Amino acid sequence: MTTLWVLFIFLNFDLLLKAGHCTESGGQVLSITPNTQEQVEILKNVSTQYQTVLWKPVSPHNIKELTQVHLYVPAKSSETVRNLLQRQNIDHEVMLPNADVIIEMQMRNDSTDPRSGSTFYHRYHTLEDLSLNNRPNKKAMWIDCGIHAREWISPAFCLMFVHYSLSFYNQNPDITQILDNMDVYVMPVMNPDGYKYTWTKNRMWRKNRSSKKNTSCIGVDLNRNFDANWCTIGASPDPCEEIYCGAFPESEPESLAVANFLRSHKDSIQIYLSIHSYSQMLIIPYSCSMDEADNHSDLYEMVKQAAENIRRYYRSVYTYGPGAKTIYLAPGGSDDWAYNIGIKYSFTFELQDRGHYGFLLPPSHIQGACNEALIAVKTIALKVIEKTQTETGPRETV
Ligand code: 0X9
Ligand code: ZN
Repeated sequence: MTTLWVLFIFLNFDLLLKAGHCTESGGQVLSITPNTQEQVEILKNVSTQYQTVLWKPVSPHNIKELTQVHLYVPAKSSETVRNLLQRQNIDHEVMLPNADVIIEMQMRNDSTDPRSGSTFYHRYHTLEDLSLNNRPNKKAMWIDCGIHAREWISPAFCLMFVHYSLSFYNQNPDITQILDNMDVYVMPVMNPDGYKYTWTKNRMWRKNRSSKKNTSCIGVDLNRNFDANWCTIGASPDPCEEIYCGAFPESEPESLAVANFLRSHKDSIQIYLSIHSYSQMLIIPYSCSMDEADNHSDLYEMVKQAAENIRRYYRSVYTYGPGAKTIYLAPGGSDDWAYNIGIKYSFTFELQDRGHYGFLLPPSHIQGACNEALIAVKTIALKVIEKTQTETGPRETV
């Protein structure tokens, strides 16, 4: 019975709209077909006047003979436009008689009414709905994966992180708190050309795939291409080497794009995180020199706690510390560069394993490796949120 009622109402609503009873006075969308070049010219003219809005094609320049044009005509010019089309013998019919009614309904966003049957994914959402964090001065975290092509566990982590965030927001208190307090920018593969190459030609490829005049050697190490003691000891000016730093800092489209984005968002981005493999390490600045970061003790405490949590939950050992002292001098890295532009919580994670499979970590280890990285991300992000709140005082609840 209920179903019948619902159907009845819908059918009649549709009829009502088709008949145009509630829309005679509203704006309409017309479907118009010009048959001659002269009609095309007239239509081009109409589509730029009378406060009409051209839906299809996107621009009057693209209007052509025998091709449908969809034009929104506001109520106040409806008569003028339709008379003009009639006078010029231009074929037209009303496509949407009730455009204004629909616009009004959609913008009122009736679908947000909790009584409306549709689920989250079957409704349109306002910008406020779509952003979990509408606070002024909202903070953010950046995570990139896949700088180095052969480190396949890295893009796998970014995907898992997005899936986890979407699945467990409002279920898991940690991810809920993180997403309530910060936006997260995730770049799943920073080096797509290199990554593709590892799938198609050479599983061991590390760099990007850019080519250079005067050498047959391909690729720049993107993690030597940032402007942090660029191309000093630990990087190479030789295009044939795995740690080739490129012709100049940010010479590569991949590093330039990331650097530009981070530069323009540096006031909101608090945490920079770059995911690599392998060797199970949580690295803090600096890797480009033996210097200690200004907030070394904060950073050190964070990676220490993250490593302890990984150990406690998953029994895996992660070492931690400043890159140059923990692994090697490696200038031109994204983490040091991000740190130097003011993103004071900057990290590189080296995920599983410690040298058994190395880059060839089997798929059966993906979940475990990602869980370890996830707990480290949570530890650090929650700590940063806590510190920010104590520094600025607790925020008002919105
Ligand atoms: O050498 C690197 O770029 C990273 N190790 S990897 O085995 N994934 O290649 C370490 C990066 C540490 N951070 C910086 N070098 N800035
Ligand atoms: Zn790497």
